Amino acid sequence: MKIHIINPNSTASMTDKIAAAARGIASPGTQIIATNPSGTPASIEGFADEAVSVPPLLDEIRNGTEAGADAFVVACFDDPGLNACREVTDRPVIGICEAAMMTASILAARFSVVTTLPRAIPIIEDLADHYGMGRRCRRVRSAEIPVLALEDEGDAAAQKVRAEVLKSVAEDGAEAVILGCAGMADLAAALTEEAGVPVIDGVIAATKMAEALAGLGLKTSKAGAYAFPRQK
Ligand code: 5HY
Repeated sequence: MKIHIINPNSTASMTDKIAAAARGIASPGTQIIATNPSGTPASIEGFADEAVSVPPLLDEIRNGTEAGADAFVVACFDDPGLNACREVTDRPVIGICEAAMMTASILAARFSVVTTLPRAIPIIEDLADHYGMGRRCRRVRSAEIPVLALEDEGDAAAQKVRAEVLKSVAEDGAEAVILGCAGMADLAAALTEEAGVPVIDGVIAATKMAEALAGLGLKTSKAGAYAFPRQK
């Protein structure tokens, strides 16, 4: 099967990191294709970046459908344009925020999220409410790092993420912690070990969900909200 993972920002090194994380857990026989549009923001930090990333993201979904993808992952923790993506293809489309929150809610009664900049906190809090996870989400924390700091040499950014993950457990009563940025995909295993609770990366969770849905042969329903856009 072919899982197409799309990084909506235009930073290729982040796309490569996302692809490596997905390929590390993909089943034998699953081909991971990872792409990013050109011309979108280098990182998505807030509403305006999110808005301009959606039209090129939809083109990636259309092209991927033509190329035979069995399912898609939108690899940005804002889940930008997720419902719109579901309109333009009949393949399953999974957002990494939704996948991470669903996974955390199966493994734990309460979870916290650690994201990058403070401006992402209300966006993720609203997504938790949107996905019916408001009560389960104890807190959304910021490591106070720009998204692209995760691409820098060294581990300064990772150490800031680590500190907030440990605080989530110690202070929030979090029984699981979600990494709230696709660029954190490479940190989950080590942090799970150290924190003593599941530390969930949305790229990995979404990739396995995509495999499951594609494996079941299930497609996005075109019976209503996700019907193809009408020709005008
Ligand atoms: C992401 N931004 O996953 C989000 C997360 C964030 O470019 N990829 C981005 O921190 O806003």
